[in-house]
Amino acid sequence: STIPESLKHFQLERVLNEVTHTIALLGQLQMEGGKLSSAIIRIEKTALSASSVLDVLSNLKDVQLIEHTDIYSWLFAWLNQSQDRPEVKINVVCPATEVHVRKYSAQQTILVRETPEIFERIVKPYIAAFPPTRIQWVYNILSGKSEVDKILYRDTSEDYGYVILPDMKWDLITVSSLYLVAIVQSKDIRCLRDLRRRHLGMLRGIRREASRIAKEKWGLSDGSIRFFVHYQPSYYHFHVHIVNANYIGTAGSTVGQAHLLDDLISMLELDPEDGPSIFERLTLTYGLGDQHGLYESMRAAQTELWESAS
Ligand code: M7G
Repeated sequence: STIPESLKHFQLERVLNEVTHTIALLGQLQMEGGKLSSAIIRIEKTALSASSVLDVLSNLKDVQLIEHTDIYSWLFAWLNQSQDRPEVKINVVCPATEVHVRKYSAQQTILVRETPEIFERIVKPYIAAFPPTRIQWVYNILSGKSEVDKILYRDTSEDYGYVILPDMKWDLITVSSLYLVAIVQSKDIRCLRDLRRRHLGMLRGIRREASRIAKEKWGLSDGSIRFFVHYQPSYYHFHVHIVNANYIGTAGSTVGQAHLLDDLISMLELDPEDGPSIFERLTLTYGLGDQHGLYESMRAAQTELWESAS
């Protein structure tokens, strides 16, 4: 790939977002053939691990005292260049679409309520209109075209198979920020609203196999993993986020957007054998950023909700 080389000549257009440890930039990257392409670059400082932190302290390039008082001191430090761990992790989206630019931009969030009626009228058509190219990366993983050597587990059941692999958010090393993703084979489950009793075996399987892998590979015992599902997700092909229970740094774990897999399983277990599922009856409340494709229509629907309630 030419991405690593082209990064050195990145042309910045604007900063999309800046939060602790992470910055998202929009600009131009030169791709194969010299063509300039719109690109998003997200740079994140990697986590420190307990095993490397002593090395870090003994190899600091420079240290400067900022202030001290009583028993407290705070300092700036420069890490030694020749560390075995990378200091930043870079994610590149190129060519970046308008949807990506919106997703990576700083946003004002409002909370909205999605009744089953609003789901049918607004959200379902929105999901159906999403071009399949948006989840090409999912199909590439499922069909064995990409990230082949990263797959940790594959369940090959015909209807309810799935794969488990490292999430692109993870640096593949730091266990304290472990981040895996389970992606189901079926194209029929677009989101949490599509879950039914018949999916219970698959959901329990994801929980069981990911726990086993986390134990075998990284020594994480039962209860050390948080499984959750996003609503709204960025990608409408059902997947489960699998993260270290002690890692609570990401916006993705915000209340409202993240639903514990355990809770979803429990709700399905309480579902009647027939009749509409709990996920066809629930009203779901979640935050939507003002750059989200659903923002305007959902905000309008809220006003209707309030008016009809008064
Ligand atoms: P989501 O809840 O749909 O959206 O989760 P979010 O990105 O707003 O959380 C999709 C998950 O898939 C995220 O955790 C992404 O980091 C991850 N992901 C996205 N892409 C494009 C890839 C990819 O190509 N490979 C892998 N391994 N993970 C990805």
